[in-house]
Amino acid sequence: MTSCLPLIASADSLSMAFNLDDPIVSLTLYTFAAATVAMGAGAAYFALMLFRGDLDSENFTAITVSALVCGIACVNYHWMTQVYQASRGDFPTAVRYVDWVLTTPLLLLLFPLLLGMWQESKWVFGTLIGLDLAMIGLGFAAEVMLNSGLPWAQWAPFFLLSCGCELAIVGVLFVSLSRAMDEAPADLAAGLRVLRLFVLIGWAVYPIGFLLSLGGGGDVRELIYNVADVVNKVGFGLVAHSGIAAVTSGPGWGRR
Ligand code: RET
Repeated sequence: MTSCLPLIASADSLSMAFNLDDPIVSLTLYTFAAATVAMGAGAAYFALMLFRGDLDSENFTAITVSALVCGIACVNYHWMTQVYQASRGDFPTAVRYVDWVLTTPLLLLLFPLLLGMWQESKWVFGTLIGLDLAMIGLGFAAEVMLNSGLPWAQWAPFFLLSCGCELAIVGVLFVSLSRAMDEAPADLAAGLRVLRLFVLIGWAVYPIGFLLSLGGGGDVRELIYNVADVVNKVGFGLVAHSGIAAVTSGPGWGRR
């Protein structure tokens, strides 16, 4: 198969790609395919939760968001796998950043949805989404420049600005939302604190993966992004769901 974006992966092209000499390339291809399956399984799991009939409207929306995030990623991972496989190792950077532009704002929206404070704090969440889109846009510029072999002096400012946006997102989550979390029911607050750690630690993996590509090549970066995406999408949704499950019948939560 020679087309650069085949619609269907033949068994032949799959085995050719797995036989590439570099084990990192094979492992990276494997994680692209495995992430497609994991995202599909996550989307199906969250979608099925919607049929149980035990969610109020905001929690129903929160689980819908988790299903959407995994569903969008499943489709995008399918395409990323095709690009990486058919080109035998080119990076599907554009598809990945399209995925992040769509899914990272949705992940951040889970915070107000779970806190039931969507109406009160629109500006906080506007700021979060603005910072997030800036982080992804600046990061895309840095990564395209790096992949094109431009010197560090050209991509580093974009990289650093993107890191600044990520730090600001963490700042908003840890400072502006602290009071609302303290006031939420204890089980939900515990879940939200774990979700915040996903953003603090789980999201920090991405710039580290970016920097590791300087020494280890872009395939290592793609491998790290793939694993981090599954954890940050499916894992994030599972924690959000367990926070909801813990409080749906708890005192005080029914009013939201
Ligand atoms: C880049 C490179 C430039 C510096 C920074 C980055 C951060 C990316 C992040 C991505 C998060 C993705 C998620 C996906 C969904 O699951 C663009 C890699 C800071 C934080 C959470």
